[in-house]
Amino acid sequence: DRALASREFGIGDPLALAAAGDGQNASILLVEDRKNSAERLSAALNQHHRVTVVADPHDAMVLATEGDFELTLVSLDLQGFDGLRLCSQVLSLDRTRTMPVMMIAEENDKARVIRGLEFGVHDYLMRPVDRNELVARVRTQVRRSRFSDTLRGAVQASMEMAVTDGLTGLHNRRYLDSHLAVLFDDAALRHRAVSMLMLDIDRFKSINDTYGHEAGDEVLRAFADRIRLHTRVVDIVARYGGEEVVIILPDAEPEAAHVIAERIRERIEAVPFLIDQETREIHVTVSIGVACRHVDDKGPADMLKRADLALYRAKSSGRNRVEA
Ligand code: GH3
Ligand code: MG
Ligand code: MG
Ligand code: MG
Repeated sequence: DRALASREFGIGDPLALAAAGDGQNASILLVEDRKNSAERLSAALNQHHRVTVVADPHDAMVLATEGDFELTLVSLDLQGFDGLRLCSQVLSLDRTRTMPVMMIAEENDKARVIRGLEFGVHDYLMRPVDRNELVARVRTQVRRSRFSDTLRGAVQASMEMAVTDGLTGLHNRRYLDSHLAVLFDDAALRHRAVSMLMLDIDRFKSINDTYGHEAGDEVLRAFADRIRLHTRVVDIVARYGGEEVVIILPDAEPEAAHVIAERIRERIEAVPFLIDQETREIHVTVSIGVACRHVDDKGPADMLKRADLALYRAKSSGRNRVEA
């Protein structure tokens, strides 16, 4: 079965294949208002899946969007309703657009089948429906759809990895650089303030030297968590270097930026970090440089440079301080 699957998808990713599996046990929505047909179709499918039958197309739409179905099977000749319209609705709504849709058509209805296939219906069956063919086609669609869900998840995960720092979960420098440029230009355009804090843990090397590199990593993670706790969702918090963090504060005037910086500095100093399964307390302090956008800045690099200089002053004037 595995060999078959990898030939079909043309790739050998064991994770994706495991998720695609054998295409069984799907929850299926069957939209059919003829009692006999509904019974026959669901009897065939229920051997491998869980089928919910619905006769009313409006109920079907509600169920399709609110339920957790993996596939919708629509009879094209519903009483007083065009089954094709239902197919097209399912395929266009955000919530259901990736769900496979199949149609069941009368033999003399090839024209509508073709229209359906043209706007994205995944597959169809002609009446009288052969139960083996039904089971095989449904299974293929379920498998294909599970496979692309897995791929979509993997792509999303790798996109997140590209902008996230692995140790702390903060944004990485690449993310910071691209967003800083955008926020900077946006602030200039709207004549609004934008500020930046550059943080650097004090004497971090001695934490590593005293407790080991692992403990240092733990402190870094806890440091990141605490900063997150004391910033807003609109602020961008990024790991800038080893134990350096940059925070962009959209719309923050210099005074506000200073208050925020001082609050973070104080919150780091006031509560020691608990590491080694909370058996060890490490007191940490941080120095912070504050900079705000100037009208004559040519770009965000000018603001970054001022933040860096301010940080340097905070360090040289004794550490555990905020300087602007
Ligand atoms: P200062 O107060 O002047 O900032 O002193 P410092 O010791 O913090 O300064 P410095 O920048 O010289 O040292 C930073 C240290 O951070 C050096 C490096 O070994 C350590 N470091 C950088 N990245 C990591 C990391 O991911 N994990 C750990 N554990 N240590 C790191
Ligand atoms: Mg340093
Ligand atoms: Mg440091
Ligand atoms: Mg440093």
